[in-house]
Amino acid sequence: MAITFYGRATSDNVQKARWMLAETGRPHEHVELGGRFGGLDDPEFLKLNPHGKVPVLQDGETVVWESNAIVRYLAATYSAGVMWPQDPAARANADQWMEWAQTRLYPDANRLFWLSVRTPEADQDKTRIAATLERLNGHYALLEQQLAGRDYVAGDRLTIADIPTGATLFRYFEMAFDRPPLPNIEIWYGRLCARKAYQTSVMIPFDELRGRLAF
Ligand SMILES: N[C@@H](CCC(=O)N[C@@H](CS)C(=O)NCC(=O)O)C(=O)O
Repeated sequence: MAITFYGRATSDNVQKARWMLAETGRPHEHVELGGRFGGLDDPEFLKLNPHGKVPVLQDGETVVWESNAIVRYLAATYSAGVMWPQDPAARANADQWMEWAQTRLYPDANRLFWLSVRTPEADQDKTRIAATLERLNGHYALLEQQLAGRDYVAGDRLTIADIPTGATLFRYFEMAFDRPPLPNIEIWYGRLCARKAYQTSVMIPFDELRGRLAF
């Protein structure tokens, strides 16, 4: 079945889903959409995702939107028993880190990016930036503990647990902030950076987004 993936490469939610797609190794077409590419109000696109957001995955007759849903769909369909743990308890263990990343880690990571990178320098609120960075560092401190004695978030190999958590790291390490020492995370980040799928999907320069609040 033909796979088409929609979404601009500079979007963090797109990066997460695109990384999972790259890990499956499935051939696909990537259509840049949203941001400076526009197209989210196009009636044809709204038929795929009535919310008018990216990412969207089309796999034959199946259409999936919401980045974590795309990650789960791809892992279950093309990486069962590898990135998609088949044992329910093992899957729940990985899944809980996905949920935590979506509800705790990602909101602060995304907020920090908007407050510091996307907001023009002159308008930046340094107090909010500092408070957000402190919360974000707290989230990473928890992840740091989870990675003690583990190569990956849910154990000894890459699973769905690594995708939403690991997808936040490139920006975290590229933004010009003082960071607390996070040795376990740094080793794990090194492992992710060595993966072609991570390099091509997540390690995307974000200079074109600087000072740009429009989308
Ligand atoms: N919760 C959704 C969020 C989708 C979303 O807000 N996508 C943003 C990009 S990160 C978007 O489409 N923004 C409009 C644009 O890029 O033009 C997901 O995880 O997929």
